[in-house]
Amino acid sequence: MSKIRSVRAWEILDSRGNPTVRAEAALSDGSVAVASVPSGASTGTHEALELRDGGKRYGGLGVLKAVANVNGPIARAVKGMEASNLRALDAKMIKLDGTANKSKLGANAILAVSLSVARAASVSAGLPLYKFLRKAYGLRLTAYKLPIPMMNVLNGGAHAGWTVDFQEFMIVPMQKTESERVRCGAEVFHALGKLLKAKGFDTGKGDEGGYAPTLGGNEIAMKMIVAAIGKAGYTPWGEVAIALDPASSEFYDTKTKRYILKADKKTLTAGEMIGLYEKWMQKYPLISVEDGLAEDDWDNWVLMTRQLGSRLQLVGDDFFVTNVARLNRGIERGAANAILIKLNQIGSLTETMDAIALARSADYKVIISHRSGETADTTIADLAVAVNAEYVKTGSLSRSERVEKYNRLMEIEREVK
Ligand code: 2PG
Ligand code: MG
Repeated sequence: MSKIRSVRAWEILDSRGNPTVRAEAALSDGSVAVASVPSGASTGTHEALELRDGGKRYGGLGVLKAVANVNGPIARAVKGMEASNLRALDAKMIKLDGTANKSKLGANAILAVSLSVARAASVSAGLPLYKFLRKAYGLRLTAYKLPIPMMNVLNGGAHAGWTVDFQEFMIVPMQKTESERVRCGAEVFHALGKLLKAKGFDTGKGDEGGYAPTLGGNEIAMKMIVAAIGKAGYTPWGEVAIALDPASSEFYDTKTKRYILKADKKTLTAGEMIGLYEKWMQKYPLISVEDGLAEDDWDNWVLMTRQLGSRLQLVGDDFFVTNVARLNRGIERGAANAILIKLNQIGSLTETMDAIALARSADYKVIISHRSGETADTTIADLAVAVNAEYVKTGSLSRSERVEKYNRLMEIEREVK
């Protein structure tokens, strides 16, 4: 039993060079750990509040207010609490904040403490984080199942200056082990790079480390990826599938209720978007579509799930924002069949665990995800293993802040084998 002796935070930079919060928790037995909070670009309207300073510093993106909230009120409130009781810790911070979206203290402040204490408590317990989390939240799981990666090899939308409209084109390697899946992903990634180069496309990279060529159409990306899978010596469908995150709230026009695809010079209704996914499912090894419709387009989400849900994984990201209230509504209405889990959308580890538990109880698939602005923190890899998530989504096979999560997963695989 170890108590929280101190928590403190400071400002660091994320992978886009924007400020974010890093916190350190120190326990009475000398255990110390740090954790860092990521940050999104295509954020959902219903996410918990990321507290930013405004003003001149860092173009308004400074996080000194969030840092001060950790060092002041949060530090005072959590000092002396039992570190391994993560549920009590998060409840205390949520109460201290007192708002529905953590707008008083900031989700970035609360999450930094939530994660740093969890990490310190795992050190104190002498357990790797994935084992500790399973124990701390009383998860009744026996074996460890490594998540299948969804690797974002082609970036578009808000992550790549709108070279194509769809934000993420991901490959999903289906090999038996994590290390084989990572190898396959890397080989396909490099094959794609060579192919793009050979066709005269730009091979610069987007925010999540995938290529960001100006292709002149969204479907060309699908064709290039299928070609790259073959070029790397793998079979599309059997060995490597494709997942998409159009992040469609970003190109949805709420006034006309239309989806504007600039790269295709087309404007589609929700029904036509659903039709597009259905067509692509037949033509390409497409198994999963995230935020295929906009975050508040509820009726059409229900329609899409009725039409495609038995054949296609439909993932709610901006749609659910890791929020049990929104997920509950989705379950009741029959919208989506999978949830993207992002710790900072809701702002604490405990609420994230609750969203995962609810998803499980309704047979929704679980995908643990990074943000487009990341740090070297690899907590999500451990979280994915702790809960036996079906999938993990953590970017491309380049850029350390992405690759370190895959490296951590391979390390865990060696431990649990
Ligand atoms: C998403 C994420 C992560 P962002 O939309 O799924 O890939 O992007 O962090 O910008 O919201
Ligand atoms: Mg998304």
